[in-house]
Amino acid sequence: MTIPHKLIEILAEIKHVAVMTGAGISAESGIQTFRDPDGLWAKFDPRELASVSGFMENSAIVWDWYNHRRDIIGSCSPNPGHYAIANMQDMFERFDLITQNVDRLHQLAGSNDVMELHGNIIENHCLDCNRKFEEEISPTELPHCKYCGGKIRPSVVWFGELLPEDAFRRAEDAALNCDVFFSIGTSSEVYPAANLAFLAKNSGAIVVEINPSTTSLTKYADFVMNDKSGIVLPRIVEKLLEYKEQNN
Ligand code: BV8
Ligand code: ZN
Repeated sequence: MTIPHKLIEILAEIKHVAVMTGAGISAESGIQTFRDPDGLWAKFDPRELASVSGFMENSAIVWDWYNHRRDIIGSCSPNPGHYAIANMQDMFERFDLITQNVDRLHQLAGSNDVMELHGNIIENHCLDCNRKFEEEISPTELPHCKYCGGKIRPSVVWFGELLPEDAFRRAEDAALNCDVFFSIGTSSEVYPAANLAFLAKNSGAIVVEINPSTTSLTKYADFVMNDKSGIVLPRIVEKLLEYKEQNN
């Protein structure tokens, strides 16, 4: 995969980069994506498992699903794509990292101030009073809130739920003001997150897509690299550092 020289020249000149990632960036860490043929949604109906109504109807099944995913995520590590993004955060005057992922691998790789649009799979809270639930989740007993008796749920954003206001507002600001917007490892199908790349494009940013497949964003992107993020991102960082060395 060659990195377009024009992209490196642009990245060396501009001040503000925004990156949005999806499940694809964690694929090389061993975490299944949602919509790839072998993905999570291929086995489960998202409406059944990733929604409040699904949780209310099938709390035990939903908890099994999240405990299963927690076990997998717990044994996974960041891959070169996560580390490359962590390196990028110090290479620009302003760098914003937005993620749809709930696995916190960006933070493990050293990225700071990550805007988590869909929450995280590590924490839990009460469905009724919203209080955080700090205790261990029993694999057999459905957890309930000791303050109000409400059902405890994973702190991810389900379908039909609003995104965390602060994270989404900051992500919109990043998309509106950045010079270059990277869309990495996302099918660009889930809204309002998928809207951010179009917001950036319409605000005059250069849009870069890194994804082995084409998506609804592909035809609008200025640069498209149809390869794995774990291969492309370290190359971009390497080429940019070389270019800066030769031209400073
Ligand atoms: C809301 C839970 C508003 C956490 C998730 C009709 C039209 C438009 C919108 C809607 C509609 N009907 C309903 C909606 C809204 C809905 C939505 O967008 N639905 C879609 C499916 C049509 N959105 C919502 O409900 C959102 N809330 O809108 O609220 C509202 C208004 C008023 C009142 C109340 C509410 C909430 C959305 C969040 C849902 N939660 N998950 C969890 O369990 O994890 S969504 C789920 O999809 C994940 O969070 C994930 O992050 C997200 C996006 O998926 P991707 O990350 O893109 O992953 P995917 O598998 O799809 O793609 C992976 C890509 O990686 C692929 O392209 C693949 O090619 C690529 N790849 C693979 N390997 C690699 C790679 N790329 C690079 N390198 C590799 N190695
Ligand atoms: Zn409660």
